[in-house]
Amino acid sequence: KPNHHQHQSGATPEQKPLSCPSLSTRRELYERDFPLYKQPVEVGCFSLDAERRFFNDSRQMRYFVEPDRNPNFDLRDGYKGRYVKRDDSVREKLDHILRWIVANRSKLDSSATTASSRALDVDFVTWRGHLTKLLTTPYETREGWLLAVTRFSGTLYISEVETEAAQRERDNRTERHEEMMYWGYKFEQYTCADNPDSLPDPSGVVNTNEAFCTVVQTRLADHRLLFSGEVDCRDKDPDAPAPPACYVELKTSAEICTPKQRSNLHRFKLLKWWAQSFLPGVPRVVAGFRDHEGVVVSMETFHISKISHLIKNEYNCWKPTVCMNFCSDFMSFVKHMATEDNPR
Ligand code: 0WD
Ligand code: CA
Repeated sequence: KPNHHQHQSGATPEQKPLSCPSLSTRRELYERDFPLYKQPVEVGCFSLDAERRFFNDSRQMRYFVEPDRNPNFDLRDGYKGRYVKRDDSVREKLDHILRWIVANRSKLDSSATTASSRALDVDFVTWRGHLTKLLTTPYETREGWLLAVTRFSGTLYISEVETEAAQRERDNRTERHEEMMYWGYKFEQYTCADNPDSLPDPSGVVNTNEAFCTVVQTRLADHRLLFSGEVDCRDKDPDAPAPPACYVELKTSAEICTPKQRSNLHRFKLLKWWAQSFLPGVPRVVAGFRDHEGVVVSMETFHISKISHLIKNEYNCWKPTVCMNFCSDFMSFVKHMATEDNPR
């Protein structure tokens, strides 16, 4: 994307140096049949505790408790005094995923892989969040990104590098923005319980170091993928389908008062919500709509499989096939570019 200091993939042909291969981000080039995307399979999970320590288990799993249709959650409660914020200047890169791989090598090796072969049976290892950014690239006009890639034993590892613009934004957040970032986590606390048979505890501390992450394997066209993503909670019914089908993604968004606001939700927010949950096979997003004072006034469930129908009535809207085809072509591009097997 056009990030003038660091990246030039959006360059037009006349600006492009002859020796620099590029991949266009123009939407029209990706409007073809939906590529093969295999049903994502959960191959494991891990947890990060209140001190951001890694555990090779599901101890941080939470259980969704359906709130009222018209709740009155005060998302500002606890911002001053019951909030432990993760240090977002710490660069974790792929470390937690790599810890999971090292602890679970045996689960990943196919029958064809002998003990002597150290190669992983996948083409790409990355965070789900990085793939979300790839999927939305043809429609993203504001934020650029920078991804680093290294090839090691035939597998390509993709990890994000913060752009100068993103770092500037992080350094210059307003107090209002800082507080609004808390609202999403507070909403999780109002709707999630620690056990299948307990209730949420909004009087507790919100600690954003804590996370439960799923690790899934899938295939996009001819690219075998292994990625991890943070999961907010699961259906508490013990008879619910197996992961990832029982998972629920939670979101907060500004209250919708006009048709124009509804249209904007469809055109911009649902793109990000769809991409993020479609990738790991999470079937539904539960949204809490809040007013300007941070009070959740209504709730709505969005089924990922129905989002493409919802947006069909919008003029000049995003298309799932463009997102997936761009991602697939990007991965082919990376395979052709990062040819030297050298982890450094
Ligand atoms: O090093 C990096 N650049 C990043 C590391 C960027 C993004 C995430 N991470 C790591 C963290 O270890 C985090 O636990 O990945 C984990 C989450 O990964 P993901 O699922 O691939 O990320 P994404 O889909 O962007 O975000 C999922 C949730 C967010 O929920 P909402 O509803 O806001 O999309 O993870 C949280 C947030 O709750 N989150 C993060 N947590 C820790 N560090 C981060 C982050 N940088 N970004 C989002
Ligand atoms: Ca969420």
